Amino acid sequence: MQAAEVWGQRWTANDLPMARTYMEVACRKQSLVCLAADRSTMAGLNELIEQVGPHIAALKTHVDLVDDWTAEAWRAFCAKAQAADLLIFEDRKFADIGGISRKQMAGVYDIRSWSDLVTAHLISGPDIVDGLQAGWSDAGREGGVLLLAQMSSRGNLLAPDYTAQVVAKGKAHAGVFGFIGNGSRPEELALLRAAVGDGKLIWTPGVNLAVGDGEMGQRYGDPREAVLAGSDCIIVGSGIHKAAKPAEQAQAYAEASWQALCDR
Ligand code: 5BU
Repeated sequence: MQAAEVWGQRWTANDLPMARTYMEVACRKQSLVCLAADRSTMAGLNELIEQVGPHIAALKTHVDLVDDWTAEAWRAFCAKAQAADLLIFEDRKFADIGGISRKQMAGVYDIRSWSDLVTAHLISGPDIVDGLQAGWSDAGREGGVLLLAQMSSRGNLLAPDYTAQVVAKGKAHAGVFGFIGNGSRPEELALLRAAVGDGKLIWTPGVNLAVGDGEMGQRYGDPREAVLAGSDCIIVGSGIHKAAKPAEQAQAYAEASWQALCDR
């Protein structure tokens, strides 16, 4: 099926190349799943891509939690992700002033050279988006920023008026790919979607087929509910990487998310 047909208004209103790329990958894979690959060894990470690559559209990393990280092993891992037709998303949650964020895109991990997407808080002001974009352009690459408009964890401080300001500033910025919304609360997500409109994507962590409370204040909502409430990508971690059969679980999340998109 053509991406324009499946995504409808979201496709028409969203002309950022990276957003279109994501929507096309999701159609090829028939999956709105971003795997949160929170494993702490390179072997565990590589194994995950081999097992679930065909069922997911993007791969979310926390590059700084890998125990045996080396630049060479990471390069090979990213090449494997690209070969599996996955966008690579470093969930770094940048929060500093623009100039420092630009430098943090380089450094030991050199995030600018392999990431397609990164997360950022807008707490320090809108220049952080320019800083991150400058980081990618320093490396001759393009990428998109996902701004944290909501979070999935209980007791977080991203109150509705803060969310509204993040959305107002983010909507107007070409370097913003979209927003992080709370996948565990469809009603909050629906409000976020109403504020965002169709012009930016919303990606949602806090999603699990087993709805309820997770570890250390994490909360989970249902994948189908999240997509129907306006999520364009469900971010799933332990629901897949801690499952006895990760491939089967990834397929279940892919089917639930794709069916919900078609119904939407
Ligand atoms: P889980 O195992 O499905 O709970 O993993 C969730 C992932 O999403 C994990 O990598 C978190 O860092 C990430 N996350 C989140 O859980 N909640 C948020 O609000 C944001 C990111 Br932003």
